[in-house]
Amino acid sequence: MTVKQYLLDRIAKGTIHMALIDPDKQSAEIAGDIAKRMKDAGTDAVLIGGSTGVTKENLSSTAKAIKERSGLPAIHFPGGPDALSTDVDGILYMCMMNSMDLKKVMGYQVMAAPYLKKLGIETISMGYVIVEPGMKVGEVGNAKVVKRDEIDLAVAYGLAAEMYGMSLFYLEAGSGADRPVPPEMIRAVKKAISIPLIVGGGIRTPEAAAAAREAGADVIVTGTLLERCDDGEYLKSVVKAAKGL
Ligand code: 1GP
Repeated sequence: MTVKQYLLDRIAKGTIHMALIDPDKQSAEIAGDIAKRMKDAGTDAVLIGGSTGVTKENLSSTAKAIKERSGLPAIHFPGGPDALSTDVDGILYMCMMNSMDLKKVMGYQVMAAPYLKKLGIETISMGYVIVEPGMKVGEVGNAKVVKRDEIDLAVAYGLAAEMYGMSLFYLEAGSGADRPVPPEMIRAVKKAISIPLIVGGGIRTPEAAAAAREAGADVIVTGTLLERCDDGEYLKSVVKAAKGL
């Protein structure tokens, strides 16, 4: 089964959770431990990515460790075209729709396409939009961030992603954000589009995860929490709230 089908099948049953692991932040061995802990907490898949410091080596070793230890799909969440690995199960082939840098919108994707084809890596197309505060990914991506009250603009991006035929749409407040994407924005985008909606950035509590799910997120991503917390019960409470269990 493709990774895309795996995700769609799970999303059809309700909101899912994905754990984001930055391969530059710990050894592959520790990344494997985190993935195992998250698998036990109920996570559905692992994203591997970071805005800086991702290399073919740390990407490959981290993907292998995640798969070995947790059995979960390891999906590359790329920050650029530099590092690719056949050890991942698939890659989010994304367009940073509100970047002012044409390379982030389309250039890197064109550069990477022949390599992805040759390597046989599954690509899952995704529209990616940075919402205030945007954090490092907003800066590095030179994004014109969508303000928290620009709900119609967020909806327009979501519709454009769907009209382009993208498989997924991601609203990103930025890793470590002090405020997640507002529930009213999630609600409006969800109402307007029929492709799965991913929400991430600043979700660190069961309350925030539940608010995103209740507003209509199909996929909830948490990253920073996993680096800061090794309390399996707390992690489980966040994943359960994300999935509405
Ligand atoms: C980043 O949305 C994700 O792409 C995760 O954000 O690190 O704040 O959980 P956090």
